[in-house]
Amino acid sequence: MRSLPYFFRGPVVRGFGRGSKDLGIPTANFPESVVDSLPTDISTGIYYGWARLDNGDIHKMVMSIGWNPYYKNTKKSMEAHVIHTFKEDFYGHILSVAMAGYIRPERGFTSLDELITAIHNDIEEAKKKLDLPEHLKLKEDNFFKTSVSTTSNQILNGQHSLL
Ligand code: ADP
Ligand code: RBF
Ligand code: MG
Repeated sequence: MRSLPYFFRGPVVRGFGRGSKDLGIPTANFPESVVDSLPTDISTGIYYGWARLDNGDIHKMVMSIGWNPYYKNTKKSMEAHVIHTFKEDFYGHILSVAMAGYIRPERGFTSLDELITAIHNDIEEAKKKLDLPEHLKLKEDNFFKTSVSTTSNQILNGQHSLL
């Protein structure tokens, strides 16, 4: 995928409210405008990368882009699970994401258990892959050094790291 690594940031909005959090896999959803601005060569599927909440620390993350075939969504969504335990919800806060690599296409599963198992495997794969030097260096990118305004609902995206 030519557009990887791909950098974007945007405010965290309410998602489908399916209780992903209760499954231990909360996902921070992005607004439609962020979804619509994805380059065409970023296909739907599961990705790994780095995420930073407001001006905080940089954490590993996994994300899903697409229609959640298990739930047969009609709206394309982008949702990131940050591999970190936060003390509180962060709706309305700014999440900056560097998408580093692709894991797999989205799948429709026959049970919720299978979906959860697949996501846990994605998390393990992301943890391993992100320790490779080529991905670790993304943490040092200027994209994560710039101070983010947490009061304005800024939406930025692109392949260039100096957004
Ligand atoms: P929704 O359907 O509104 O997206 P979720 O059950 O997916 O609800 O929970 C997502 C929310 O949980 C995020 O918007 C964020 O505020 C919070 N959250 C807490 N910890 C995390 C995490 N590690 N990764 C992503 N979101 C988290
Ligand atoms: N939804 C699907 O329908 N099929 C998938 O293969 C799928 N994979 C996912 C992988 C990751 C890493 C994440 C964070 C989400 C994935 N989802 C998938 C979205 C999932 O259905 C959504 O987060 C639910 O709200 C979880 O309960
Ligand atoms: Mg969510």
